[in-house]
Amino acid sequence: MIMKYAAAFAIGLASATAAISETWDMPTPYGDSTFHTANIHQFAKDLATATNGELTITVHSAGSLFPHAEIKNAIRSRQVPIGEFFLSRLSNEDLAFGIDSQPFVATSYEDAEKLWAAQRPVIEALMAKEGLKPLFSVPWPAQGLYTNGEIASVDDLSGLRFRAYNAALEEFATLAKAAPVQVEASDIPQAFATGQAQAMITSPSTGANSKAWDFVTHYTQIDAWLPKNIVVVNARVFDGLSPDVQTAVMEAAAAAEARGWEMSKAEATAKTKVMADNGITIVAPSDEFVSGLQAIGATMLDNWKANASDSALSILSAFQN
Ligand code: PCA
Repeated sequence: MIMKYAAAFAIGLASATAAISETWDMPTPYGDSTFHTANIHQFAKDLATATNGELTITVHSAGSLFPHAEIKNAIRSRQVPIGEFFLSRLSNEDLAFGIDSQPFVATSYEDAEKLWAAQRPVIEALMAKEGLKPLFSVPWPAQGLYTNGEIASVDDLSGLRFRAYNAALEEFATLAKAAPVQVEASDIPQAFATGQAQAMITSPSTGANSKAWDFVTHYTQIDAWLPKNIVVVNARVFDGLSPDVQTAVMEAAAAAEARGWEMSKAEATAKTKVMADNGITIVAPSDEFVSGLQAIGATMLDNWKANASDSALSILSAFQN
């Protein structure tokens, strides 16, 4: 009996003095060759180093642990403590989440940064209501158009089966009289191979990673928006960390955000070159095409404003000031 208590007491002491180490499973939607995923692997590494192994993260990329559409709710319900997803996927919950995917609102990194500064506090407040805490957000390079043959005007998009990744792109395709079809990034090659998709708008990163030269001939640099990914942690899980580990998480997150934006900028040039090297014709849009795209963008922004919450609208006015 006495021995038993002594042993229990000794174990109690050991766990009180030694830091409890935790491992977090982290689902992400995109593959390991994606720069966002590379940045997250570095975030995990930085965190393990900063905490002396007290907090380690196991990254499960390419939707291998949860499909993209389920990642947010998996974090919310604490099936996983942390995860990444495409921010504007949440625009059906509040249009505040989708402002970065509206055409021609923010088309440069400078404007995208300004937009994120305006969007961040609103996103933090909305997510806090669901027990979620955003850690960092990184944009994809500006989005361009992938087609077979050159596109001279919006009319040329009419009738094409158009791969979409969110509601805004579906609306865009519909306004261009194309037929939208939702396809995850990792399923793009298959969607084009089977004829399910014939055109798409995405970054040079995703174009090059999906070997777009296997299924399209032209890339038109419309550069109309820079949508973001976001990394989110469950707030209760975060609050349960020791103050030191909380600080380490926030520091690693700030470093990951700064690094990710730089990676994105480098990626825009490097992956456009990869596409050119593989035989894709890179073109600037004609004036006629640009004005047609801008008209679609204007309609979309009117719709967005008409349906936006006050907090969503506050992002736009803060950004425009
Ligand atoms: N790549 C992702 C989202 C935006 C991007 O550039 C995709 O195409 O799904």
